Amino acid sequence: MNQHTVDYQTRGENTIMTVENEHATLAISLFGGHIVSFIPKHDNRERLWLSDTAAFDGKTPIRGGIPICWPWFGLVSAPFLDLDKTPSHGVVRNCPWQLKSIGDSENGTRLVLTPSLESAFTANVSLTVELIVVVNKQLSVTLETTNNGDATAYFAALHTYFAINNINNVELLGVDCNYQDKLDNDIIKPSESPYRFNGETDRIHIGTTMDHIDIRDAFVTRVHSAGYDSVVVWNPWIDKSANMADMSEGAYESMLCVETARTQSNVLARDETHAITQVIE
Ligand code: TA6
Repeated sequence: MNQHTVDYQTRGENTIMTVENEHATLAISLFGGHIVSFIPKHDNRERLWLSDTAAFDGKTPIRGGIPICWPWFGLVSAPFLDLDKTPSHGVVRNCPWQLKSIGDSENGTRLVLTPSLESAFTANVSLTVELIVVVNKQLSVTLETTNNGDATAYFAALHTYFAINNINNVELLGVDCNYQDKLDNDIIKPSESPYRFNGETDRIHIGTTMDHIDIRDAFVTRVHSAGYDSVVVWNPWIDKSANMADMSEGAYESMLCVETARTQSNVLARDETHAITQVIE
């Protein structure tokens, strides 16, 4: 059976855990529960983009990889408005996580990680969350939320930064739902075909029919999603990148975010569990 190895390295203030098996190598920062690299061995191509100026200071979300946005997406919203910590995209990409379990099966190497929510939340939040990662020829990432209290809404995103050859040559295939244009007063617009990029793009495609999406340029990266109600597509382009401390000049050309998300209201009843999953081929 497939056997894995684990190695821990320090990068800045962050501990990076590297897991390798016969199929692939994965690197994950325990700060943020943040996957920063996934390289399948059959082609040795890095699937994830990581900024060369990303912060590894143990307090700033890492620019690149797969940031975990939870329990809200974007700016804080109800029912979390009364929280004393309201960073963009929630609290768990800003807190320490722990490895809860790791093991091998015929499906690959399965890791389960949990965040130290006490460092992030005030006591009145009844939600808990786990990250379940399966490393095989493909990477499966699942964010599982459980409500331990009265009915409450939550929001989430696997905010994945994909490595691409050049944004000017990219075409997205399979993103067929209308989108909310975050750059144009949230106006709902029809998706485009061909879906190409020629400027800052920040779109929430609302729908559940995008079973798989192909990011096509010099190579094709296939992305499967489950449990989502929307897929977010984002590239900051030139001007926005210029104002980001952790995006070097021109870096926008080699990345594209395609995010499996819950951005619409999603109420969990007491003891209910819900999961979103992104699979990267
Ligand atoms: O997912 C797209 C988005 O919400 C954009 O509006 C932009 O803010 C991006 O996320 C990055 O957010 P961050 O807080 O990581 O800088």
